Amino acid sequence: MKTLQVGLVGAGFMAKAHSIAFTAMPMFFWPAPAKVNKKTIVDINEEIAKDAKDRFSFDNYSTDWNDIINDPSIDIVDICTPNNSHAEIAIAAAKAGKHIICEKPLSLTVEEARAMKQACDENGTITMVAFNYRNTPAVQLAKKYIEEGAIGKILDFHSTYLQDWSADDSSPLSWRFQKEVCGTGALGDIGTHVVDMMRFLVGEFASVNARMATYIPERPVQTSLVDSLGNSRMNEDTPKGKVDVDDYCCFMVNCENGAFGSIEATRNAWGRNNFITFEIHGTKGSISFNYERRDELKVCFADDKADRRGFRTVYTGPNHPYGSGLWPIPGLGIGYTETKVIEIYDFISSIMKGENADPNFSDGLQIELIADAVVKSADTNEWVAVEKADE
Ligand code: SOE
Repeated sequence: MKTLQVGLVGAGFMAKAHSIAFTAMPMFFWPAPAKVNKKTIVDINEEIAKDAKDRFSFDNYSTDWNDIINDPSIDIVDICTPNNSHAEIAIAAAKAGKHIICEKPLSLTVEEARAMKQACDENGTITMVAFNYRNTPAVQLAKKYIEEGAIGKILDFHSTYLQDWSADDSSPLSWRFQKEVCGTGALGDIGTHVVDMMRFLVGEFASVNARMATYIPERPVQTSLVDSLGNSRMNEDTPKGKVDVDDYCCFMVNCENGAFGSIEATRNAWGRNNFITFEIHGTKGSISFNYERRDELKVCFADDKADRRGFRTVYTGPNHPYGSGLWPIPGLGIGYTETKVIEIYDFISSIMKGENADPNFSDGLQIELIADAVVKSADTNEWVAVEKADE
């Protein structure tokens, strides 16, 4: 079995998730498409890089991502840095002949996403954007039912991604609130996950009509590089800095296939943790999902006899997508880790087959175009047509 070498850039929360997935993937999916050796981890802070090497079991560490680009033994570059560095690293990696998995959102701007995709197209790079929630077996099961026609033609959908870690105005001004580092706020950080899911399940977006708001216009300046996600509170004397991205984003969607929908994203919804939900209504049934109960898919099929028609709960397990590699009994449950393991399994399978992965940089670019249309619509209060990546 081949062993691919990975170099990972960024040593925060996502590096932890990806490192676990590289190691665990063959334990779940055996025979694995290939094994992965965690060769080099990079962080600009030497102490963090050194610590991450030991904690996540890499062979070595560096403070300069060029070290992995220039290492001919490295097959895969994994980008887990803040959004403003994705493009530079990915373009260099593509030119050096590496395959790339990049955290979401793909880039800061549409222009960057185009340049990333072009560099990868020119160099035959296998790419993946880490929109992991579509890998939840219940979401994959929803896709299967939709493709089988079990709920008929999709009429409409309603979806949310709600968290509350930034609802407190003393949560710090991390990079996730600075436009030059993150691009957009709730929209890019979490709204794009739901955009990915809805494109995957329902179809391509044609136009959007959006509202966005910044509820907390300034926050205490965070001095360390650590992405605390608001868990570390600053004291009253901490100087404040301006938030220049959205705390809240809500938009309506017209899909190319005629379906209509809505997406709401905020990290300021008290009481909501990782509240990714959707309900999809079709001519022959409905599907409902809530990531906080991620082993369950609720379905209602209109063809059921009238006296027993209603939502039923299917617990995902061995009989469902990716089930053969996961756990043998439905109720044992899957978690965030498993969505990342599936992501790495799909990515490594694609590399070994020489086929582009799903979702790839084309999807990442299309999602940037949708986000761009959302921002334009919020600015103008009008419906905005979504530009197509391939045109
Ligand atoms: C913070 O909102 C965050 O870490 C996102 O950046 C991730 O994409 C999401 O999976 C969990 O929450």
